[in-house]
Amino acid sequence: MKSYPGSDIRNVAVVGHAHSGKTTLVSALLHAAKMTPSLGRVEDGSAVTAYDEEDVARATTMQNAVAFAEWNGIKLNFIDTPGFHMFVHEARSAMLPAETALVAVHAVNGVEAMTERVWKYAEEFNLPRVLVLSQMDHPRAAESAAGTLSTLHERFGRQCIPVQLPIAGDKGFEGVIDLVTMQAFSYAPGGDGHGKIGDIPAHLAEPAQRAHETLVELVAEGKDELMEEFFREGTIPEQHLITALHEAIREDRIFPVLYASGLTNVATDHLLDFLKAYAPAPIECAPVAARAALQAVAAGSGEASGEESEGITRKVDDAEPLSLYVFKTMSDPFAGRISFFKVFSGCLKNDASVQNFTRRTPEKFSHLSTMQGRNAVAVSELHAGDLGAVAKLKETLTGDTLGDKAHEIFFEPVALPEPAMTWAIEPKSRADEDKLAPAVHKLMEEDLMVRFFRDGQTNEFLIAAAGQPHIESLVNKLRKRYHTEVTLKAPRVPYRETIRGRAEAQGRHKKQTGGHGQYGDCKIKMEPLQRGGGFEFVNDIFGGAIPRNFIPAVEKGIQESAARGYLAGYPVVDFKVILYDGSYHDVDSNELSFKLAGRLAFRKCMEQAKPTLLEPIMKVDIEAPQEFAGALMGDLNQRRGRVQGMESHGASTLIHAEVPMAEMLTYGQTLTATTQGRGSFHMDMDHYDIVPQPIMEKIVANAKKPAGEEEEE
Ligand SMILES: Nc1nc2c(ncn2[C@@H]2O[C@H](COP(=O)(O)OP(=O)(O)OP(=O)(O)O)[C@@H](O)[C@H]2O)c(=O)[nH]1
Ligand SMILES: [Mg+2]
Repeated sequence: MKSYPGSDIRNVAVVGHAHSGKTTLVSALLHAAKMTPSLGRVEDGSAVTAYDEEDVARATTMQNAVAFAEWNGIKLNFIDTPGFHMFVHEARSAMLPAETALVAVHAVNGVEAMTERVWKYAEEFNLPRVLVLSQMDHPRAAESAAGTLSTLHERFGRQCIPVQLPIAGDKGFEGVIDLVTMQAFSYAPGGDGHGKIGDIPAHLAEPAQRAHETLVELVAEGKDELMEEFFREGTIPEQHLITALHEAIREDRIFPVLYASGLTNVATDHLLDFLKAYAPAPIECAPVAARAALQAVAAGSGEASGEESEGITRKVDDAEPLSLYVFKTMSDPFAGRISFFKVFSGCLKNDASVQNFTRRTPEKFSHLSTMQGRNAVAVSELHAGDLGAVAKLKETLTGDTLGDKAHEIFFEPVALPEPAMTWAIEPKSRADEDKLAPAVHKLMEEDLMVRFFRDGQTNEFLIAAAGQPHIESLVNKLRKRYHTEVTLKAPRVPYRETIRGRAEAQGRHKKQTGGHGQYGDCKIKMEPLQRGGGFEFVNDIFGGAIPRNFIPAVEKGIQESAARGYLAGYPVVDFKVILYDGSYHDVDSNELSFKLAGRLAFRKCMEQAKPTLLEPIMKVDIEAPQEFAGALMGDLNQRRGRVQGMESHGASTLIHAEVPMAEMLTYGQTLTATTQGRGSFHMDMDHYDIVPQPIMEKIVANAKKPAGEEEEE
């Protein structure tokens, strides 16, 4: 395939609320550009960007997918992103390699929670936004569109301005009027997305003229020479208007609003034209910010000097040194690892050797390609600004920067949220156990949010991800792709134990067996420390009651016993031990004896020191439409949650609360059910707090008593 210079490329992140029609729209755009023989559907996996087996099964996008359209001499790269709240962080990751955010807003549902979220992301990345009111074929679209438009004004400002007017005919949504050129484009719904140019229907002539003037005025605003021209001539010549609108979009002074239907493929070729004419090309954008680690001057050391790195920028230009950023990794059981990247500067040739700066290793770029969904299309080179892909890099992962070895540079990787939910994952058989870790690591390559580890206490395998659907999709992939069967269990809450009172005890270990006996004896005091204080050990022995070399053994015995817990098998924390006395035997004392003595003293102290359980408390932020606030607060109450504050943002409410982790294990499901999928939440571990007595009693009763503790003296 032909390679396109940076002036002839548009990188568009397609973002919006779940089910607003993004994947269908991308499919329609590709079909309109004749990239596909028919209009692909999300439901049967024939939409180009809906190839992942789990995405198809759930009819929702769970991770970014890339496709391109060659259209009238340019290449449009689309990144189709998830709108479901649990995966919407992917949309944020898609903004780094894009120069335009195409925000799909369901014409009938209007602005929804994730519309606002992706808008914030676009603001954060300074991305020009093009709004498209989607699913215009809906029977109520025509009447709802006006309301949706005014919500857009309310939420995102009056810069959201229509550059089209929709045309409704006998068959519903049939076309659009271009308010710049004042031409009408009409379509056969269900066709190939190609419009016929014609005159503006008589009944729309006047509204179109008014909308045109509103647009012209807004474009001219703040531009003196345009204003003067506008007042002098009463209008602005078309070419001036096009240039000025392009500039206004690039500078976020105008967020144009268009109309389309993906499902019936109406007004899609015009959307492609619009993006070609008005979306910024990569080379037009401000230079990208990056960091350059200062290299050590010493020749041949090859090491970074460790000095503070300095902020620099790179122009999106073929003449600059090569640099590229990996924004996605796909782990294909057959093709292996495929890395998706954006060439930020320089020109990347097939078979190039490229340095991975993040991992300090060279990589070979063989079979350079550009992705059409899951299929790679070979290219011989990629110019600055283009998106491409390559298979079988050895070490490269998402977030890495690579480039010309002589010009080290780092682009800041897009940060991901912490996983919100952890589950225990149990292999079904011995064979599954062997396959589990390598398979999960493959999945982790394509999804950096996933964590996989072993619980230090229970030895269980744990997997952490964004929420239940996320974990379930991972389990399905393990089965289908890697033939690894597992079962999921609710994870153990990492409780801790602590003391609330002081205690004092003696631990004496004495055994007489045949030859050498064993003898160790210690006296300790125990007292609580502040939350987070951990463990403190004070040696207060005077006069050699215990020889110095045995004191660490006492400490070790206490620590080992504390790690195994006293009440319910959870580690004891936040306490201080003072070793103040003891005795020893010249022949029979050894390290083991003092360890056992320490252990005995600790357990005796625990009996008296009012032991109790601590539980992790999560800081939870919940966002949902206002009408659900009452129900959500009631539910939080039932979960022993403490609401810390509430804010309202337009039609949505943000609730901040602190809730015990034990009560949040299945919160995702409840939230989805309560808010009809319109709420989202995020939580982070905040602190440990004492478990209320009745709950503690239950946990203790359920816990197996730790085995192997000697009670004898
Ligand atoms: N009537 C109509 N239905 C549409 C249109 N576009 C999408 N749909 C339907 O709406 C549902 C969601 O469409 P998708 O294209 O998957 O929406 P999405 O925005 O990609 O959704 P997520 O990936 O979950 O964020 C599907 O059932 C589509 O068939 C449209 O233009 N008209
Ligand atoms: Mg989708």
